[in-house]
Amino acid sequence: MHDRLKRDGDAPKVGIVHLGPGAFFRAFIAVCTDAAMTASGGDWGILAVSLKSPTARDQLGPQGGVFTAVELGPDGETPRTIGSVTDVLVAPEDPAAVVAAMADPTVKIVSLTVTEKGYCHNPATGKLNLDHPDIAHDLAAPDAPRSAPGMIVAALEARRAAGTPPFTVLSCDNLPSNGPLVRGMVLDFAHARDAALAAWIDDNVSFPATMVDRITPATTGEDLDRIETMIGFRDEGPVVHEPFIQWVIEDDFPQGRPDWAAGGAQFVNSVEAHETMKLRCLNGTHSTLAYLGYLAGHQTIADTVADAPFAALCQRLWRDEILPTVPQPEGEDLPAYCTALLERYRNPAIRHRTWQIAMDGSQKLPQRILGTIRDTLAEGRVPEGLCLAVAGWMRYVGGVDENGEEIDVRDPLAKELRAALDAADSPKDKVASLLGIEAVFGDDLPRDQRFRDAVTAAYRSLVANGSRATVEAYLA
Ligand code: CS2
Repeated sequence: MHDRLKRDGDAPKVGIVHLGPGAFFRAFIAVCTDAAMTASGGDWGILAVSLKSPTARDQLGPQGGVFTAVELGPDGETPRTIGSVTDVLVAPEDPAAVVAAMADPTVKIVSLTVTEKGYCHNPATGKLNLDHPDIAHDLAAPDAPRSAPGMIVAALEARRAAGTPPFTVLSCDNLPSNGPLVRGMVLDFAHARDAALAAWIDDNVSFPATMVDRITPATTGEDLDRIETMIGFRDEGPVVHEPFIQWVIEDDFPQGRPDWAAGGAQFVNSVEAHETMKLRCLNGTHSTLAYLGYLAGHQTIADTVADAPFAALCQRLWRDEILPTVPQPEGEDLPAYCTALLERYRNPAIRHRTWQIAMDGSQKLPQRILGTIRDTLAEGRVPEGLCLAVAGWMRYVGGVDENGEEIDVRDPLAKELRAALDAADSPKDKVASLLGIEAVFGDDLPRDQRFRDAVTAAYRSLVANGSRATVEAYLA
């Protein structure tokens, strides 16, 4: 065993508090901020905050925040030592300390990678869910918040009281219009507490939207051992990621920002078209491959697209169903973007598990797949392939795979999904029952007979013939 990785020299001064210190944050914001400080300096150290578990603190704390980001390219692995993270706090252990850290005048940005469910919203409507247990808790105990909206509002309230200018709130999650979305959550929460505070936030706080893209599979025990041999130190918190990175950001940072362009970021006036492209082309097919690939017995995305019908499925979905609904983002060649996506999925060094991507489907489907389906139906066409993807999700959350083995279904709505499935017998009724979950499907899609019929037919075929044969039938 080698010595533990540790910081060499002083940590940078903190300018950013980041909520959600998982692998994606480390491979993305931490890497870009490190590049920005190396290129152009600035006090942009990142104090990372875990909203739930102590894992990230236990990994990075003893290393002074330093970790290794390993790029997995076709020609081998490139490790980089990343020093932008200064420390990790665990919010449930001391929520007041987190609010105080966010209220510190040196903090100019609060960024978030808390995943879809961390916004405590209704995925179908995009509104704050006031019945969410963490939101209900935070409204009753605003000084000891648990949720991201609760923490942001508590810290903004403290800054307003102290006469400190607000920080910029930067969502880096895969959600459409993530800036306006987090703004809505924060304002809804603030309104429920104090109208004057809400008005101050409305007038003074900036919430730039972003599009984020880098495939970052969960780090495995094997990765830890391989990286130890590679770097000659034991690192308990490394990340592995693909070479590709794309970060498109609305440039609206009244308190300043790091020189993220040095790490590859693009600054634009409007992110929306890029975000729609990425969510529908990448995440839409990722989720499709996750459900249908898992059911067909494939462990990773690379394994799934190595099976020819699944690669052909992606190409058909892009060409016939997804791209016709995607607006043209500035500077992008959409067909070339999709061709490059398939190459990224094929990268054999990236072992991105279908099970990992299948998680939290109730939170992901609306913006990845259902929006495309709505737009296509509105044009008078039925997107059969994406209806098959929805049926794949339904078959997956049923909890038993094609070999009769149990599936470990992880989803914040797992109980509702189970109850909906248990309340029905026939495939047709199971589909109808799941379509009744309004937080996922809204009230419009379940009423569309063309959509119901296509999902029901695909679901029946998945049950009777299996995933691979159903995909082949769609392609025929
Ligand atoms: C994936 C994404 O886990 C998932 O749901 O689809 O995390 C995907 O890898 C990233 O969005 C790529 O930028």
